[in-house]
Amino acid sequence: GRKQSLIEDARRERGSTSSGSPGPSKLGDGFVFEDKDGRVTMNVLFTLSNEKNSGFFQTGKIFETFEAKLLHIESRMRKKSKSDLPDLEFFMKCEVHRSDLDVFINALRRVVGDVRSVPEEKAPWFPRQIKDLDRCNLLITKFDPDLDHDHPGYNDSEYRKRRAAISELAFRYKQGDPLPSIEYTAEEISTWRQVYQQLRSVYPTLACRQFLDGLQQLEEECGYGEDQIPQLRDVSAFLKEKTGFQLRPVAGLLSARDFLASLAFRVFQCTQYIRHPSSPMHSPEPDCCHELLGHIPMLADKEFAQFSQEIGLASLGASDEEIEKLSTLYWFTVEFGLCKQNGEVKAYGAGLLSSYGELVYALSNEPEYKPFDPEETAVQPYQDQTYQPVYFVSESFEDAKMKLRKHSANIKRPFDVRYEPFTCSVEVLDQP
Ligand code: HBI
Ligand code: NLE
Ligand code: FE
Repeated sequence: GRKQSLIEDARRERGSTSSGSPGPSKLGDGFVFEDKDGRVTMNVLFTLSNEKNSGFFQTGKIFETFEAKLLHIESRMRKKSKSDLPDLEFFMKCEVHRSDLDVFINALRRVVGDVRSVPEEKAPWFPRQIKDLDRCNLLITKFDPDLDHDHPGYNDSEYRKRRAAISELAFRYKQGDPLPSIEYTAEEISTWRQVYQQLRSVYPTLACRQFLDGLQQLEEECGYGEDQIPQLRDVSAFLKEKTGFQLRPVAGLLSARDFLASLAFRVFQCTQYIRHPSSPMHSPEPDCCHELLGHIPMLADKEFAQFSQEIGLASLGASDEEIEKLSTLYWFTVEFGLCKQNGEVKAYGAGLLSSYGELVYALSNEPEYKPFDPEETAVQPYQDQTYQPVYFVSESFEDAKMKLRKHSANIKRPFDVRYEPFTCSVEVLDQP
């Protein structure tokens, strides 16, 4: 109807037919940041000469058409000369869908002439309370067995059906629900057994001390072993006692922003499906072997849990560029990190500790090794298809945490955040 034709007109005018692409758009001098629903706040200014100030009443129609929310309006008179009647200057703050932004401004321009729009500087939306994590569920369609021809499960319809059923449980999950239990099939348990046996045999020589401690406790207290795949519910209860971390189910690879945000609340998002039986020793995507064997033992260590939460807190409200850097830091530490222990280099990264193939390779002296330094590590390009060509070695977790803290303090945000453990919420503090 009306909105459609206005949009069409305005698009023709600027010779484009594309609608908004995701992510923040640059407009004028400042960035427009969208909130979780893709709406942005704009400050719109225009002047109406006294002869034709009826144009003002037409702006209301445009607001209506674009479902723009008016948040504030002010006007003032301005006299150009003593004898003239005054012009009216208007200032409107409004909220509009980002993909409508250009056409909205163009439509206003037609009825009131000289329009200037200034985006409101706003940080991206982020969760403040643990239940807000229900909205941190943006999945990345990568390594998807339904879409990716190279996925080992692509030609296996049984496997795809199983993945879909387990994903469904994660989609439906809300914070506070009991964690879903999965009844794993004999074939799935057999994949787990292979992975467990192979890795278990090399852990004592290749894994760091904290990992071995965590795994031993899990074997003694949480039913870890080659005969069954541990359930998230039991593991979450175990972690909660050790470091306050808890788990929630996730259907697959999340956006880095949503994934990192949950760490701020000591929540770890876990996949529950298992890798395809044809490639037990390496998978490019997370699965329950990766979460349960790679991540969980490390999250039982206090120092490491603190390190993980600090990356999460640093990510809240950060710009896309900063998220990219933090995600790279996460990649080369939590996922593929090495550390020194008693003069030897050991693995602490979960992507290594859940892949027999890459664990052995990473400590074989074949790849390149660099000392962990957040400034350098944050900009190291990486790929997630196969083994890493370079690994970063930390002196200790304590050292890595201190260095990361210094890096995070340099992230530009108009506010500080503080985690409030009694209410599991994030307090936002104005920066002095
Ligand atoms: N999503 N489910 C899930 N698991 C991860 O380990 C994960 C993710 N999304 C992004 C991500 N890891 C990495 O890109 C980190 O660098 C943030
Ligand atoms: N390559 C890892 C594995 O095979 O377990 C998974 C890495 C997930 C980021
Ligand atoms: Fe991981």
